[in-house]
Amino acid sequence: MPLEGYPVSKLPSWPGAEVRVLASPALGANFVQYLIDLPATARGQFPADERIETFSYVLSGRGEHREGGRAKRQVIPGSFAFTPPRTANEFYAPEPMRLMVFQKRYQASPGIALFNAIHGNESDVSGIPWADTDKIKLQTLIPDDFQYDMAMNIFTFTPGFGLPIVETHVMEHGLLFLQGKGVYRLGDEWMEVEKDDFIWMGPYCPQSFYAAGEHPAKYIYYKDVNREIGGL
Ligand code: UGY
Ligand code: MN
Repeated sequence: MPLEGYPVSKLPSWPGAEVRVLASPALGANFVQYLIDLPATARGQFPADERIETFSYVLSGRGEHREGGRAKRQVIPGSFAFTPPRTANEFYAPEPMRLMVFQKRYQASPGIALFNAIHGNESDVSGIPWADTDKIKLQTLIPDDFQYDMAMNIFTFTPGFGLPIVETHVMEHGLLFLQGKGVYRLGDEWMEVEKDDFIWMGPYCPQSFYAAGEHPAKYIYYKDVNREIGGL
């Protein structure tokens, strides 16, 4: 889904912001993913909620982020934060800022303590060669540890490289294409994708990717991990 296909929403808690609801339960997703454009001097917040965890990622611009009652933190492109339930997330944009904000219900597991908030910048997370080649790098912004029930990863592919198989798995993805282009296999169709495209992949959606063009292709994606499967 290209960004220009999303009409802009307005949210009471983000006055002045242009919000695109990339994915939601209305689509079939078990999460909500927003793209939020804050104009200069605007602020917005998602209030604390008993059940909801929140991941935020700055796509462009600079500003301030405050989580819960903590001191504010300066954020720049690539800054991310992951906060547990019962934590508010507030942003202030002295200059225009574009954010991706992801929310879902935290899935507790017996014997696993609730995690503490984490934050950082993607530039501080090293890229691990993937599928036996350093032409594909995977950055795991949230550590792969049982405390966390989700992953938010960034893949970067040199053109001419891609996922070596067609994956089919129970986990969902919410994927935002950040840079470059390529072709994405969804089901039995190969589709052209480029910067600013969004893809929701439901459970067991057959998927693969091949990077094309002149520049590295890069995308950030969510994946539900590390929890028993419910629904029985
Ligand atoms: O982690 C993943 O499932 C990843 N390899 N999937 C994807 O990039 N579509
Ligand atoms: Mn996958």
